[in-house]
Amino acid sequence: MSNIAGRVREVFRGDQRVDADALIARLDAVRRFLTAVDGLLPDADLVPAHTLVERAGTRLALSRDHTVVALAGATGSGKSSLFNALAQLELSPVGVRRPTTGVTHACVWGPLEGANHLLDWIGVLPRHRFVRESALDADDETALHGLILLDLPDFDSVQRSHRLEVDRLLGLVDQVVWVVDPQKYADRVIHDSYLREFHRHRDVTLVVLNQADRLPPAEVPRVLDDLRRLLDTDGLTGVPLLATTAIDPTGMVGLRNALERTVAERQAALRRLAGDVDTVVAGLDELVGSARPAGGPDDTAVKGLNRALAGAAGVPAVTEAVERAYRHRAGAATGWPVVRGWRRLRPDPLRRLHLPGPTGDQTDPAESLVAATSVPDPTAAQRSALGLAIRAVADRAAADLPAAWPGAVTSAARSRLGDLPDALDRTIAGTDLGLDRRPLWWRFVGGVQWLVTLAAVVGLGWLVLGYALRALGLPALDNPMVGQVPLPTVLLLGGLLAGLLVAALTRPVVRWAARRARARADQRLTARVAQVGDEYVLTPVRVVLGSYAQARDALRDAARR
Ligand SMILES: Nc1nc2c(ncn2[C@@H]2O[C@H](COP(=O)(O)OP(=O)(O)OP(=O)(O)O)[C@@H](O)[C@H]2O)c(=O)[nH]1
Ligand SMILES: [Mg+2]
Repeated sequence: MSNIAGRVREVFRGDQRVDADALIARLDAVRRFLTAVDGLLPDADLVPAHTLVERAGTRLALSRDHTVVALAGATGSGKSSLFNALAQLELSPVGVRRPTTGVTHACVWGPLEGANHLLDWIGVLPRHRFVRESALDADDETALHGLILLDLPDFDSVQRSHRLEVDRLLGLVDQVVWVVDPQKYADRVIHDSYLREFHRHRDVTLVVLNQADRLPPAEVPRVLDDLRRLLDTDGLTGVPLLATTAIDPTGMVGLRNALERTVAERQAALRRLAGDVDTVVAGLDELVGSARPAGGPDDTAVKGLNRALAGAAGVPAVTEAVERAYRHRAGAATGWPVVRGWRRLRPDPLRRLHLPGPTGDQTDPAESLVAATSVPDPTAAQRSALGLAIRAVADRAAADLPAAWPGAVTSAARSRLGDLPDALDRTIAGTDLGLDRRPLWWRFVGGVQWLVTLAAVVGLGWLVLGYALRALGLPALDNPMVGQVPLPTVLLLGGLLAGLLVAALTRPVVRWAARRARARADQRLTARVAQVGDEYVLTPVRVVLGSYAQARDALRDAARR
C-alpha cells in the first residue's frame, strides 16, 4: 500500500543537498497531481497538497538568502533566554510567570529590509521584529548574516492561542530548534504531538537540552543518552542533539556553530520543503497506490453494455418492424396487382414507429429533434439492466484501483445517464435501416405480375366478347386454339395461374430477404448504439482512468528525490 511512502522513508538524507530545480520539479509534479485528480477525489484529502503547493511557491519566491529558524518548546524550557542570549540583547521578555511569551518575536541578522517580506508572510508583527546588527561586533556576527531567529510561544500552553500560533509557524519556518529542559524532556506531548510528526524533516531539525547547568555535570551525558533514545523512537535518528546553558555564553557555542552552518549552507528552506513534499506524497500514496491503470473498460463489460443499450433503445422492436416493413413493401411491389392496392392501405410498420417509411415518406427532421421516434420506452427491467451494465463497466474498469477511485469511475460512467434516452432515440431515428432502395428484383417480379395479369384481362375480355356476340346471334369469333384449348381461355387461366404461381414462389424469397434486411438493420443499429455508449459511458470512464494514470505518474515524479 505505502510503496512510495516506504521509499521516501528509506532515504535518510543527513547532509545531502537539495537541488532547487529538482525541488521545483517535484512541486510541479504535486501540482500536476492536483490537476489530474481535481473533482475526482475528496477535497478534504487534498488539503495538505494544496497547502504545500501554495506555501512552497510563496517561500521560494521570497528571500532565499534568509534562513528562518524557530525556537520551539514547552513553557519555561528557556526559548526566550536562548533567543536573547544568541542575540546578546534582551529582546524577548523572560519571566517567572508561565507562559511568558505570547506572540512570536523575531531577530534578523543583517538588514531588516530583505527579511521584511518574509516576516510579513510568516506573520510576525513589525513591533516584534528586531535587528541584530551593531557596528561594534559586526565582524563577530557576519557568520549569522541571513538568520531570522524566531522565539515562539509555548506549545503546551494553557493558552489555546499559543498552540495555534506555534502550529501555524511550524508549517512555515525553514528549521526548528526544539528546546527541552531536564525536567520535561520526556514529556509525552512534545514527542507524540510534535517531534514524531517531524520525522520527515530530520535534516531541518535540531534538539537542544537547555538548562544543562541545572544538572550535575556527570548526569548530562546520561540524560542526553536517554533523550537520544526517545528521539530514535520518534523516528528522528541522527538529528543533532546538543546541551545548552542560556545563562552562560560558553554554554551555547555548539548551538551557535550549528546555526552558523545552517546559514552558510543556505539549504534549510529547500530541505524543509523537500521534507514537506515527502510528507504530502506519503499521505497521498494511499489515494493512488501502485496499481497499473487499466487501458480502458474491458471487452466483456462493454459487450454487456452494448446489449443493454440496444435493449433500452428498442433495437429488437425496430428490427422486427424492419422485417415486417420489408415484407409489407416487397408485397406491395411484387404481389398480385389485383390485391396490391389493398396492401397499400395497410400502414407501414416502420412508419408506425415514426421511423423512415417508404421512400419519400421521411419523418419531419424538426420533429425528430424532440421525440425522434415512437419506439416504446424502455421497460423497468431494461432500465435496470442498463444501470447494472453501466455499473459493471465501471466496476471492471476500476477493479485494480485504490479505494478512492471506483466511486469516481462509477460517477463518470453514470454522468450522462440522463442524456442517454434522447441520444439513443436520435441515433435510432438517424440510422439508415437499409430499406430505402427498392431492389431490382421487386421491379422485375412486379413487371411479370403486371404482364400475366394483363394476359388474364385480355383473355377475359376476349371470352366476354365471344359470349356477347353469341348472345346477340352475331357470327362467333374464330378463336385460335392452343392444343385443345382456345387461346382466350389459355390467356385467362394461364394469367391467373401464373400470377398465383409467381406470388407463391416469391413469398419464401421475400421472407428470406426480410430476415436478411432485419439482420442488416440489427447490425447497423447495434453499431450506432455502441457509438452512443462509447460517447456517453465509456469516454467519461476513460477520462477518469486517464486522470488516474496521470495522477499516478505525477506522484511518482513527486516522490523522486
Ligand atoms: N539555570 C538556567 N535557567 C534558565 C536557563 N534558560 C532559561 N532559564 C530560566 O528558565 C526560566 C524560563 O525561561 P524562558 O526563557 O522565559 O522560557 P521560555 O521557554 O521562553 O518560556 P515561555 O515563554 O513561557 O514559553 C527563566 O526563569 C529563565 O531564567 C538555563 O539555561 N539555565
Ligand atoms: Mg518565552
